[in-house]
Amino acid sequence: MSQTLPPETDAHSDGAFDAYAIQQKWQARWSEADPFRAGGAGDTRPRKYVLGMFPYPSGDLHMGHAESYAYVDIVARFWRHRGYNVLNPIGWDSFGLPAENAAIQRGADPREWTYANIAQHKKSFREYGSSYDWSRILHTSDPEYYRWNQWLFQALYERGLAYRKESPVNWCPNDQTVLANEQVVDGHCERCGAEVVKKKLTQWYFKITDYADRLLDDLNQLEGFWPQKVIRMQRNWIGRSVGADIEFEIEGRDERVTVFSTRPDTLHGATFFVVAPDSDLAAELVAGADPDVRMRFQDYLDQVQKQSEIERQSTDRPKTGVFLGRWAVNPINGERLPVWAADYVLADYGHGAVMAVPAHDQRDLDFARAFDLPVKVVVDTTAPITGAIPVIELDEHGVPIDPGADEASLDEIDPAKTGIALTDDGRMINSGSLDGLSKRHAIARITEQLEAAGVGRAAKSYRLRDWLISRQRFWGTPIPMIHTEDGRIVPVPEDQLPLVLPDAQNLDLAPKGTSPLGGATEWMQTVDPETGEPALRDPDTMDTFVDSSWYFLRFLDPSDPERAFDPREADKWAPVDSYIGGVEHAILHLLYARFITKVLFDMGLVEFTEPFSSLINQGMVLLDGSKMSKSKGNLVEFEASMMDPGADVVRTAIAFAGPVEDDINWEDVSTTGAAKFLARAWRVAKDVTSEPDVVWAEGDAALRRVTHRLLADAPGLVEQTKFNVLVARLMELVNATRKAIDTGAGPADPAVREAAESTAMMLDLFAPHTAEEMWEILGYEPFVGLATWRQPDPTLLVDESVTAVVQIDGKVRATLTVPARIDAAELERLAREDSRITRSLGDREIVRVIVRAPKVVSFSTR
Ligand code: ANZ
Repeated sequence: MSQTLPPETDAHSDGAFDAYAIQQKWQARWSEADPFRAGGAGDTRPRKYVLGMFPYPSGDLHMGHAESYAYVDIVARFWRHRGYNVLNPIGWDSFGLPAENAAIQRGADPREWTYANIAQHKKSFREYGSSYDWSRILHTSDPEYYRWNQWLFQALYERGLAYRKESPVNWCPNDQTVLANEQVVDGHCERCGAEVVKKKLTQWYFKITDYADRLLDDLNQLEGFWPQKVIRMQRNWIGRSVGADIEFEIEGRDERVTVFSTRPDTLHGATFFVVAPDSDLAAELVAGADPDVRMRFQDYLDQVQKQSEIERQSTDRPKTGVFLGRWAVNPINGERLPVWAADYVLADYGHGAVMAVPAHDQRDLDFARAFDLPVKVVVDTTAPITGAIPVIELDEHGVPIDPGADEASLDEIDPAKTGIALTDDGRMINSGSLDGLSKRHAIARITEQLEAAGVGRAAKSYRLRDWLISRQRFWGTPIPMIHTEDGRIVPVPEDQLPLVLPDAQNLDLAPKGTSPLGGATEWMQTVDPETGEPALRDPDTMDTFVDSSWYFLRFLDPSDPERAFDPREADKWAPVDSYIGGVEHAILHLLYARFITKVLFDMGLVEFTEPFSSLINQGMVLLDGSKMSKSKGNLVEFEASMMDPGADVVRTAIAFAGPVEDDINWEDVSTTGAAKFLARAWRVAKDVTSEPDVVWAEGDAALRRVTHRLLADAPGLVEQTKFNVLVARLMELVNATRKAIDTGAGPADPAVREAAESTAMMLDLFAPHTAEEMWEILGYEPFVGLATWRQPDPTLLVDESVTAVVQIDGKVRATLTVPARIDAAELERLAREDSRITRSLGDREIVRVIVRAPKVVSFSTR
């Protein structure tokens, strides 16, 4: 950024508003003075931490960023104006596949490519006028940052929260890497769209499932502060089911097999038993079976393994399966249940096996009907249950309608005949001591019975899986572990951290299923810290979601060489007060950050359990109905738009385009409208002829009222993220001021100055360069961005009164004095209740009412 200021003449001497010249002038001043640094230890103002989700440096910024970071800046600037010490930092999520893939395609070093993009981003953010604290920049791909990822990994390892296991994982055949469940969208790789397959591999996991209950329960704290949709998505993702674990004996097997059921009350209705074909249990059970069964099972397994997860879970597919020739024993009544393998049971949910109750579970019923297995009803869903108050309906003669009259008998709704499982509540039948109980009581009773017999217990099951964090890629944080010759896995000693990535130059980065780091022969060699014997490093790198799970804490001092963050600083600033970003992170990033925060809490390093006190999700920016992207060729270039129409215009037009959470169609974004508005605001400031020390109270009362009403309403509008409404109100204020200058009180009136100054302060949220320029023209030292908003004068907020006329059939029958801002319903009510009107109306019937608030109410009668 050049330090020489453009000549003053460019900005405003020729009378035309030159957005670009103003922009350059103020950016130079900001670069020089760095006015938006957060206050340090001596700053006694209350604090606010405002944060935008940090960007990937995978190309230049685009209009989606323009939207998100405009909102971030609105919120940050707002709190500064309200007298807060605001922390608003920026950093880069600079490890990861996009950078690496692009680097492979261009044969460039991912490091060079990444940092060149970051430099471009920085320039763009400066050009956008974002009010960052530029002293706190971080890049996750710097060893100074990822050293603390390695610390975090080892801390989790010490607490038993990082572990290695072999299991079927999601494998992207295109990117040649494993993916977390969260990165598989409808069976496809979130990044490249390739269909994901299952592969058995040994990988590192973080034990997020240990925190499932807290992650779920703490969502209650966020109600009202996070978008409802995100809370719902997180709840579903964690997916807690409550029920019981029940142990079944399998004839000829020593160990019992456990199943999870949400309906243990239906245990007497179990008629067969199903295991997931791709589970270890299925393989074991079939091992001793006769060759014919083994062959049929193997064929079936081959078929199943070709299917994607979605195919397996879709309910409208014909049911398939193989009888394994084995028998399970119902622990409650000793009944023998045939054991089947069927693909509708998943290996990695619950225990990978189910007791099948076809009368009361639709999937089981479909299966039973396909293979002619018995169906036994154990819940009479036609029987009323206690607690439900019967609603007695009366017929037209006032006679109670027999509640049972149109209800089917149990025989008529027999699932074996209708094909419809009975899933409603009812009374237990055919269930021994449970008979007569409702579902809730039966669940409690059977759980007790199972516990007493030592064959079951109350249990919960979650959809959430442990977080698979190892990646077979180069551009990430090396996993700080050592594999010794005798098979131990030990942490890299602390004094050897950071474990820095080797040079990419001599490495083959192309995906091939194993980590490229494995090819860095020298780098891989190390010694066993205990014995001094040769040992190998771990060749995998961490999922970049580890990097972003705690980065908001690193901003508190990104150069701290001693620790990841200082708990005392965390105490002062964190959690983040306003977190702003796209809803695409509703699950992945936010869930991981919530998890790591809870771990840090348990380690005694932070005193809060949720990282982001409030969350704002912006919609997407669309062009021709779809998301802007390079590949679609529907990009509005960010860089070019900073020149023309300029940063302030883009920011204001975006803020004005609609509610924050809605998608924005670029076709509907009026940059010309925004440009005209900014020019109008700037001209108002230029026309003011009074001096800064005029006495406000002497100004034009009507204009003062408009100004003060907006000063009073603006904070609420910002806090409710109604940015578009605030821009509209600022437009009104500018218009009212213009009118006062041209045809009212005139340019010297104190109210005109007051309106112009207030406009500059509030406009700073949207168009900071224009606002600074106005502030200077109005005779003040920079920076308006640091000025405190004027308090509204309460005496000016009292509603003005106007006279409304009330007509009956075209004749004025009364006049009312009403508040100028009265709404139509209230005005009509006052008119109807007025005694002059009720008298004139007599018993005439009103057939039509026209209300034009606040001036007219007109009744037509018959
Ligand atoms: C018997 C039963 C009877 C069930 C009944 C339901 C209704 P949610 O609610 O999604 O947690 N189940 C358990 N493990 C499974 C697996 N690995 N693959 C497929 N299905 C599995 O579902 C829990 C229910 O899904 C469990 O309760 C079990 O069927 C089935 F009238 O047990 B239930």
